[in-house]
Amino acid sequence: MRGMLSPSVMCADLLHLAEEIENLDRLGVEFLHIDFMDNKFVPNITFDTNMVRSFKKPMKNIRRDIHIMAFEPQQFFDAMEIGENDMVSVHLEACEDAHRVLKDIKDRGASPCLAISPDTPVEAVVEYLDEVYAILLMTVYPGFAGQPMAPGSMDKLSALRKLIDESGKNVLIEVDGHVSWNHCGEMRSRGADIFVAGSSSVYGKSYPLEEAVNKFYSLVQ
Ligand code: S6P
Ligand code: MG
Repeated sequence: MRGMLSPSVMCADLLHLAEEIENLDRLGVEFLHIDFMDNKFVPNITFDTNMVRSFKKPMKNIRRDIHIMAFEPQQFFDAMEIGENDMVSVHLEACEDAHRVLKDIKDRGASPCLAISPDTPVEAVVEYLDEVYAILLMTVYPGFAGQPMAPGSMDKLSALRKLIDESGKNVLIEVDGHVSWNHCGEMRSRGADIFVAGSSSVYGKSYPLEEAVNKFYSLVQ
């Protein structure tokens, strides 16, 4: 399976989002990464639930990859109309009962994912591996685009891959945070499957969108 791409929509041209989504869809990109923040779990706000729902309108094949950086994320699921085709990540650090929240996502027909912040050890995900489609490994501190990679992230990625492989479970790894042109190939070889592309790659304005997407895929084959 080739590496999959999930461009981060908070880094796109916010005045032309419908066109942007249509273009990514036409290019065969797998996911659109949508960062949702509550200004409590992280000190920032991006899109509200109406906006998260609206992203569905221009989509044909591309799937929403909703990364919820909020306490008790299940309170937003109805308003976001989470359902089949969606991939949804909730933070282990933000859920009182992550097992219950992951089950709620699955019951809605979506792909449940567990996100961990840089200070959370990879061993913390072990008890959830039967319940998730992917682990979202944050390689920056959640809240903002354009940050440097958190120290130790590459070793953490290798450790997570080893832990999943040794468990025998079929769980993907998504990496999010400074997944740059320079880092994405190494992340692929260390076992990442889904790549959130933001200001340090696809939205770095060095290449037109189609060229940037093709370049990214060539680096994470
Ligand atoms: C950060 C958020 C991320 C960013 C992404 C941006 O809280 O979860 O998804 O949008 O990291 O990419 P970059 O290349 O600017 O780090
Ligand atoms: Mg994100």
